[in-house]
Amino acid sequence: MRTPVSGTFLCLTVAAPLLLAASGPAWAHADLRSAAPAEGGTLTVAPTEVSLAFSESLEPRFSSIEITDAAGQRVDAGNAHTVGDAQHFAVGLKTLAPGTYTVRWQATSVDTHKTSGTYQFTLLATESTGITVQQAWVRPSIGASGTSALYFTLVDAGNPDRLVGVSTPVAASADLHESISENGIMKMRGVAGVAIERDKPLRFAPGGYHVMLMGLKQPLKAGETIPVTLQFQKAPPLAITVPVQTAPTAAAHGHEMGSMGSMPAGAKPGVKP
Ligand SMILES: [Cu+2]
Repeated sequence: MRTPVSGTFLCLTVAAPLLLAASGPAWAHADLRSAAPAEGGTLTVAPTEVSLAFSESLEPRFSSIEITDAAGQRVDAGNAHTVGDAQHFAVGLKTLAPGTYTVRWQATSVDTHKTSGTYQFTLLATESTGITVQQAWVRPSIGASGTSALYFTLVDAGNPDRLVGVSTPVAASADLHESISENGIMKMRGVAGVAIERDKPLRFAPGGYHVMLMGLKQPLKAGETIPVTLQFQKAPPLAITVPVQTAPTAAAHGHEMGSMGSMPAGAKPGVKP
């Protein structure tokens, strides 16, 4: 191993600047034991600092941490500091956007030995599209009908998107349906997708859009919940837990529309669209 200075008994003030000027690997003394965020880690919540734990105490004047984004811009707060026993070295972070970040650290131990390293972590985009689900509910199934209907309201605080599908492990199929009035008769038909506009709540409610659950693998009883996943054209899938209940929680939408006598073939009595 190449040594940039002769001997290892120079005093700290002389040795440290020389060591910092040296390139290539140095003696391995202050080994990185752990890091938060971890090396190669994927996060869903933006970290507020990067904290490194070393095998021995550091001399902070001759140690550094730099965090850069994919464009090479510094995203650390520039306040790298040792913590407690000085075996921990940390730096604050600016508000991070989703992306991959590079951590470059140089650690000079109190006996002047220098180590350095680089690693990356990734902050995942979560709900960055701003779509939220409100007031989801699913009707109890009646008898052995094997069908039910699912309702919810989607609120989009981000970019326009499109609901393109729904799935749940409790039913063989979950299809987007729309109830329409034709000559005063309520009918329902399948729809391939429904546009979601910013700040314009999209309501799935009795008498309008709904999700038709067919081929239930178990009866749905009031008081239970079922897992449901919503699929969008752009946003990542959204997993929700939906309570089984006989009416919407915050109701106040008046009487239900629809006529049981006018359901098309395929729909079974006991399930109001
Ligand atoms: Cu339907």
